[in-house]
Parts: sequence; structure tokens; C-alpha cells
Amino acid sequence: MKIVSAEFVTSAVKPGGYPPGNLPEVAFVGRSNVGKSSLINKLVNRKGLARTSKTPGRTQLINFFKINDAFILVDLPGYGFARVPGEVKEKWGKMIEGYLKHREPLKGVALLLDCRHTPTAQDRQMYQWLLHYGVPAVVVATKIDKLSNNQWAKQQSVIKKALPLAPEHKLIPFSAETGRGKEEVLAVLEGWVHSE
Ligand SMILES: Nc1nc2c(ncn2[C@@H]2O[C@H](COP(=O)(O)OP(=O)(O)OP(=O)(O)O)[C@@H](O)[C@H]2O)c(=O)[nH]1
Ligand SMILES: [Mg+2]
Repeated sequence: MKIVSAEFVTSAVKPGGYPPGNLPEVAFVGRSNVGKSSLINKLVNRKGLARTSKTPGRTQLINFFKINDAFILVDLPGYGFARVPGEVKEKWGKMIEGYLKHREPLKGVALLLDCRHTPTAQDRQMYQWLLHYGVPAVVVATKIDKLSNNQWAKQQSVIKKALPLAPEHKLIPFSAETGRGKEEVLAVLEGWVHSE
């Protein structure tokens, strides 16, 4: 798929703020700092489109980006960030779940995991939740530039076992630094946005 245009549409905390219309949407979920915003930027080749940061908790709202005037990529706030107060954490949880549960144009979700780490309880919960609701999903292992092929071969089994990964789901190694995995992720998204 060729990306010819990418533009920020809006930020929202609740359904009233989601963009109107019914362009198909694809959402990115995962722990804070896993690389959701970086992945979006790499997919669309626009470094500063989604704001990224070394500090976890950068994305605090649901951000919508329109691609090719044909579909929307949704950057969700990260979960599992220890340094936010309980109250805020709860608000974020509701924001993420509220979107995933009720968003009609949602066609699929990419769950991002850091390739170096064993999935956390929240990662597994998120994955099980997607399975339970039958949301089309793909699992993306981010920051793959940090592992050798050998290390990834081992770590891949750790991740598959921990989730545990269902046979219908792909696990795609990805790097926002090198672009590895970009075409594969785009192909999955293309399948979703063109499905009826
Ligand atoms: N080496 C490497 N670093 C990456 C990669 N992707 C993201 N990073 C770095 O990881 C940090 C977090 O990236 P973000 O894209 O802001 O992460 P996020 O998931 O959007 O974080 P929140 O908005 O806090 O939920 C930044 O310092 C990025 O430069 C990657 O593929 N390789
Ligand atoms: Mg972010």
C-alpha cells in the first residue's frame, strides 16, 4: 500500500470527540513507551506526525490520523505506566476500553510488545480481551533493531507462549529505526481497511 497523505485529524478523550463520518479505523495499543507513536510515524514516513518521547506517558489522548483520505490510524495512550496516579490510570483505562469496545468503524487492532520483554499481565489481558471480543488483531514486536536474529528466535517463543498467541494471529518483528516489518504491517492494515 502506498501512503500518499497523512494528516492529524483530532484528539479525543471520549466518544463525543471522535471524528465524525465512518472511515475505517485501525488502532494501536500497548504499554507506554513501547513505540506506538514511532510506528505510526514510520508507517506514514512522517517523523513528527505523532508525538514521541523518551519519557513514558507521552500520548495522553486518543489521536486520530487520516491516511490517503481513505482510513484512520488511531494512536491510543499507553497502559502500564507506573508513574501516573491511580486516578489518572483509571481514566486512561476507561478511555482505551471505551474506544475499543464501542467504536463502530474499528476494523482491527495492532497490539505492540517490546521484543525484548516477556509480555506483562496487562499485555496478556489486552490480548485476551481482543480475542474474547473477536477483534481482528496483529501482534507487533517493536524495537527489533535491539536484538540479534538469534536473540529474536528465542524471544519469539517466549512471547508466543506467554500470550499465548492464537494460530490466526501474526507476530511481526518491527523497527521504527530501520523500517523492518513496515511492509508486512501495512499489508495487514490494508486487508482490514478494505474488508467490508
Ligand atoms: N531503538 C528503537 N527505539 C524505538 C523504536 N520505536 C520507538 N523507539 C523509542 O522508544 C521511545 C518511545 O517511543 P514512542 O513512540 O513515543 O512510544 P509510545 O508507545 O507512543 O509511548 P506513549 O505515548 O507514552 O504510550 C522513544 O524514545 C522512541 O525513540 C524502535 O523501533 N527502535
Ligand atoms: Mg505515544
